[in-house]
Amino acid sequence: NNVIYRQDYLPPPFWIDSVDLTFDLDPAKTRVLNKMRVRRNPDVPPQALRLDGEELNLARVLVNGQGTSFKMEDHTLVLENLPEGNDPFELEIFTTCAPAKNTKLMGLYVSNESFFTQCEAEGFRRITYFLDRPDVMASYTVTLRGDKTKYPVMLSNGNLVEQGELDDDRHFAKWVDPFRKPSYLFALVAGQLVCREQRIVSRSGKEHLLQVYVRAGDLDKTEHAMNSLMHSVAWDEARFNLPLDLERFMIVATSDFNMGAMENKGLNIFNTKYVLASQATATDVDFANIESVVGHEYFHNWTGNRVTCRDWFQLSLKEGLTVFRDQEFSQDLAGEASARAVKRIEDVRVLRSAQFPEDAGPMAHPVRPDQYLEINNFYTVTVYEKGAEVVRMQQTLVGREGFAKGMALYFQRHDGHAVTCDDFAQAIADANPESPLAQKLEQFKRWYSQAGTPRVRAEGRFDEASGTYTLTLSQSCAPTPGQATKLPFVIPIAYGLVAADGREVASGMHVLTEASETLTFNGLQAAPVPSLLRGFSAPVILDHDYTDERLLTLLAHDTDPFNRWEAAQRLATARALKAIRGGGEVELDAPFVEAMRTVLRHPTLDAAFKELVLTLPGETYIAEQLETVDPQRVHVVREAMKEQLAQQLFADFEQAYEQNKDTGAYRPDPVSSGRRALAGLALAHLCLAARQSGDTVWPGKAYQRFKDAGNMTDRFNALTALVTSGHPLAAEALQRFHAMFKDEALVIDKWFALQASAPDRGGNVLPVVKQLMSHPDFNIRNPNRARSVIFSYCSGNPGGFHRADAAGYVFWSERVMELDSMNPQVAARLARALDRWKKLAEPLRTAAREAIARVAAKPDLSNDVREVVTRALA
Ligand code: B3K
Ligand code: ZN
Repeated sequence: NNVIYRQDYLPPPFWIDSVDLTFDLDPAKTRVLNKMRVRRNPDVPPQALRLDGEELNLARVLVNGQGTSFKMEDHTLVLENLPEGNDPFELEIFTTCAPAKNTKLMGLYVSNESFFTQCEAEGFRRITYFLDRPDVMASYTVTLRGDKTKYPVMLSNGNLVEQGELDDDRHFAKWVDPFRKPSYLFALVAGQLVCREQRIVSRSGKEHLLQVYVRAGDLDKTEHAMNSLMHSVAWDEARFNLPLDLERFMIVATSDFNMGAMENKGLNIFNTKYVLASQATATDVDFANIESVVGHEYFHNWTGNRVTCRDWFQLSLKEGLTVFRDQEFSQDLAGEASARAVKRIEDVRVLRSAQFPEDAGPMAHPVRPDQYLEINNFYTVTVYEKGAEVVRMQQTLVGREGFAKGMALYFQRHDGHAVTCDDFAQAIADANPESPLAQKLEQFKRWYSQAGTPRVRAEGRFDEASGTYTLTLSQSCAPTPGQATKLPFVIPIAYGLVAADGREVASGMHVLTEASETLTFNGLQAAPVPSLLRGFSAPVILDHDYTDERLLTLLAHDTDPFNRWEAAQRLATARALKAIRGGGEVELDAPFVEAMRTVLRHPTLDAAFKELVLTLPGETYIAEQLETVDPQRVHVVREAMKEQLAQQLFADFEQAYEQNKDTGAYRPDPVSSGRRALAGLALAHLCLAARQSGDTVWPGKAYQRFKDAGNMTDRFNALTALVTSGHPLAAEALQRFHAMFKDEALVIDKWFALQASAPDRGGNVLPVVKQLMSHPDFNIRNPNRARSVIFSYCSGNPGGFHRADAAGYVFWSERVMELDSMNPQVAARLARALDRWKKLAEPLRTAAREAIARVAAKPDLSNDVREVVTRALA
């Protein structure tokens, strides 16, 4: 069944030192001439050269200029009669491919009449025959030839060394990449593009040219991406001493892209969603995402490109580390401690609502997986976000300076090489020999090898007579597929002890390594409230029998903003769970409501922080806390909680709205973004309250704001308030919104997504989704559009999707199969919407299993979808 195992890694039998590629660009039939200098790997017994290829038409193979015998084994080109000895030889391969027919968007494809490539993980083999694995690093020279009018811009990695005219209105451009790279970092772009340029001088005094390429009408939306890129360059130099190593660094945006962006050396290719922004078309969240994705791809230049992965099992070596770096970048740019904390809370929210479920479900895998059928299925929240937490814990264990030293050692040892996660942790530990990381390195590395979210149970006991508080911390981790038992992890636990009056009586960091350990604190007057796992110091679930009273103490007084927020989340979660486990009735108690009021009215807390506290835990997060889930009941309970808060805090939301509704000239900075977020949350609650009371004032105000807003954040928040409160004005506003932005694809995506993720009322969303799919603007082949409708419904709208009549699941299975025939990667992502089916209450559980089985039974399923559904059914 073609499963690949980490244990089976073998070094490549050949090295490819250089690649000289010539492309004759034609959408229907692009000709690719690939001249390589190849030599045998002297460390490996002599054997045939087996080159990967996919959907290629092979025209010719020459070795040192002479024809040679070859055979095809499935997709592999096998060359057995190669020169003996270790001298390099020239291998020339001539193929053609059909970019216009490439609906998988892997390899060379056409979007809006322009050419783009995506090679990670295994797309280069769709361009030419190659040793398409990351440990084969070569020097690339690329000549692009194509029509002058259709493809005035022709780009590839590195530096432009030559360009000129050809006959038949064609021209050429020749690019040389000064750095060796694995094939997955190859890129080319050709089309009618325009660019924003910026010359910068780096700290060392070197000049660089930065460029952001987009379609002609989009130039006015590139300023923020360019600023983000300049900030990224400066940050990596300042924080890690890592300079830009290229004279020219390019970003190109395309509207047809399977994921967010790609870090090809010197030529990053981005989904337009993470490049284009203007205050009229993009929200604060979009601006923040652009900053972090531009940063992320730029930071890959060192963590991923200069030092790359030996094999794809090591993916987190570059992804976990680079996510950690982009998180730190955004925090550092946010500046103040409170803004950093907001970013941390947002990151943890993603981890807990997406990665924790993954780690508890059928696709659970270690940060460094042991096996895969399709590597594209392992670009996951585990490899990325949990991987980032594993890097963050290393920084926590060696300190910020020690971590920078460790990074320096990592580059000193491994620059220009393809290495493993072990090599990374070893470098961080070796640079900090006295640290707990170095002392417990082998045990720490279980974070890379053991899947599943550890639970830490904390039990406190106060002895009044002696004034002693003992805190017992015990860890455990449930089995995951293929891993029945787990050994203890190294868990850094940042803590504080807070007295009932709010004073902090102790604080520190405990590194938990045993299954159970007890900490003792002496000289206390009264039982303290433990504030544990401050700043979310480890990716674990913390179980502690907090009383409401203690949580209220933490919410009011904890010096750690993360745990302050966490206390509110625990209070809200407990209420949601109680209602869900009971009859579904919600009756919010006064102490809880008063605590929320206090936060909302607080004179000094940031608006951004208030918005996070007042936002109830998400439906998927709540669902994870239950044994058996009826997602509709979760939805109804959470909505009821929102409505009660809306009614009981009506005046407070009014005040918050009035105080934060005007943020002056638009700037997407954390302070004004936070104020807009709080105003948006308040407006949504005011419209929700109006829904019960029949009040028309607030929906009217929302409609007015929707019409008059000076930026997309305020406009979209107002529209959202009308849609989510189900007000009749919503229909009119939606229509108007579409007319206003009909030519802005990214805004139309929002329009689709808002409707597909709207709160379900009596099963009304699925019919809307089906209607949206026959809207003239809908196109399932465009991944952004497919995500905005289908994913927003199946993954982003549990209350609407998990219907008792199973119609949501039928819809899901049809879409998975439909997408699989054109774009397996996108289909496999959608397939994961039912990962947690085993937790569903009957009759949903049976219906979900049947839907998955229907997909699994389809003949010719891609490896991508097959892997997801067979694991789900296992
Ligand atoms: N490295 C790419 C992801 C490639 C995904 C291939 N299926 C983007 C990133 O993580 O920066
Ligand atoms: Zn990445």
